[in-house]
Amino acid sequence: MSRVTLSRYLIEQTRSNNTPADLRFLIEVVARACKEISHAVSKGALGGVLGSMGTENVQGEVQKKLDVISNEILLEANEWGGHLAGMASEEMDNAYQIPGKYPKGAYLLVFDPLDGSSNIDVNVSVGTIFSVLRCPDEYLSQNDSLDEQAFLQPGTKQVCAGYAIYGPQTMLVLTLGNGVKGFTLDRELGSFVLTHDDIRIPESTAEFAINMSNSRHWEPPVSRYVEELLAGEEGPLGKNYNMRWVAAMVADVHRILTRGGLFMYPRDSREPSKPGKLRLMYEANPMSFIVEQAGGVSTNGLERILDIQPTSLHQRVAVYLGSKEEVERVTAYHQA
Ligand code: AFP
Repeated sequence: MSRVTLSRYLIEQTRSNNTPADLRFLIEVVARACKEISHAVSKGALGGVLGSMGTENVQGEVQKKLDVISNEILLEANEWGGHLAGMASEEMDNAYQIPGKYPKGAYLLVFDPLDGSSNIDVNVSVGTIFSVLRCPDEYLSQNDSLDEQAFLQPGTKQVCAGYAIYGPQTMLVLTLGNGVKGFTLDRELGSFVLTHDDIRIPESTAEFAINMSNSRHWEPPVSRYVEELLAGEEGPLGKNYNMRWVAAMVADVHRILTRGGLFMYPRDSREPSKPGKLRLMYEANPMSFIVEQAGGVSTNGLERILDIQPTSLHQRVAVYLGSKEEVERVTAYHQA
């Protein structure tokens, strides 16, 4: 059987699903950047890329060298092609303006260049998460700098979302709003090849992911739910659950897309002004789009994440996503 590369898949999407040519080009450029990041990550100590930069990002988190390298790779790859009106990244305080010497395009690209970067130095999976939005017409101007408001669109407006995971294999997982496809990087040929044609999350699961060390800060519905999970067969849920926590959202979500499960990063009482740790625009929204397209559910405990109207680029949000039955259960506990 002939292999379906990412390029072929995207060209066929243009034919059958009216995917615009400039969106196709944008995804190919992002994929190429991910290959470069994968290469940099895989060099590790040999490439002198481990360790921290000694700087902090807008969230006050220490930047790893590979955070900064990955951010630069994505910016450089995407700024010249004429398909973007602007970019925003976890690693930059403000939106990135397309340099005046390049043409501007119709889309906005938002990304977390290297998610889970605290895992890099211990050689555990990390990844790149990205989300593509259309730039609203009123913000499209060749001359003015792009207003950050252009990015503040709910997740339902995403036209594409994806992530690359740099693990034992490098994979690109993608949705254009009609299901979820997984591509594995063939390192000899340098191309992403379709290996997971229709990724679906099972409705039921017996596996959950949460950072238990925060349990003393949780709100009552989360404590109640996790207590019930831990109670196993003798408890109200009547079955034994297993727990996994990679501490890289990309890896935890990838496991859930592969065999089901529930991922939770609740908001807690540590910093009441910040609802949770994860960021809405470049972590929760793209992952929620992918999870929903795979038949799963994603909420902040009270409402569907994709319906949230963002108010700032680096806004945080509580996240419950994965297998339908469990996400609906923990959401119901919050709503009660
Ligand atoms: P880093 O990119 O700073 O390592 O953070 C990763 C992350 O945003 C997300 O990918 C993980 O699910 C979560 O944080 C892990 O948080 P804990 O450090 O609290 O376990």
